[in-house]
Amino acid sequence: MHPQQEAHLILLRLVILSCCCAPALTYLPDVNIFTNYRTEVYNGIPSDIDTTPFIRIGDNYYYIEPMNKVNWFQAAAACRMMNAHLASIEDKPELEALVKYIKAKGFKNNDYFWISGNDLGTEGAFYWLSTGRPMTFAPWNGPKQMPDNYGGNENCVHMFGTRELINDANCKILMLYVCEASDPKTFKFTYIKW
Ligand SMILES: [Ca+2]
Ligand SMILES: [Ca+2]
Repeated sequence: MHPQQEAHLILLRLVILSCCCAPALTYLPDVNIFTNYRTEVYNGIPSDIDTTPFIRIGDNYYYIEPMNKVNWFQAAAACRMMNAHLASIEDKPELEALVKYIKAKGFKNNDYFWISGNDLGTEGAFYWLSTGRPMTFAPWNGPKQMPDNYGGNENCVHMFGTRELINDANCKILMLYVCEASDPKTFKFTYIKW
């Protein structure tokens, strides 16, 4: 066997072994009989690959807009331009990790960030735009109880730079925003000698 092909097979065995030890990785083998290449698909991105401008926090990849303030619709479009979505923050650990990162980057509490929550469809019923699911985790800001739909026209949700809270605001206000990459996958192609 050619040494290079042998190396491929050894690498493949290592990959399979590592999959058995790490069930968090999804392994979906497929062999294309026309090209002699074996395709493997993994959830996530290997740690040695640069994902800039997206940064990994926990199991998610985010883009945090540092400068350009836009309205909620423009923020949603900007995320789609990057093949991502406005972020959906679905539990406390996710919000805590995100706020911790934003704080560490020097953002202040008056830096507001659009996320994908909204009640544009039905007043008072909040959903994540990017998943279509109801906002079951919703740590609304106090002491005045939010969401208050102030002025009868607050239908988009933002988070704060340094507090683990959210608020409903007028969708046309200009703010920073957070995008979230949608479940990135890694493809590995290995040449097979039949
Ligand atoms: Ca509203
Ligand atoms: Ca409000």
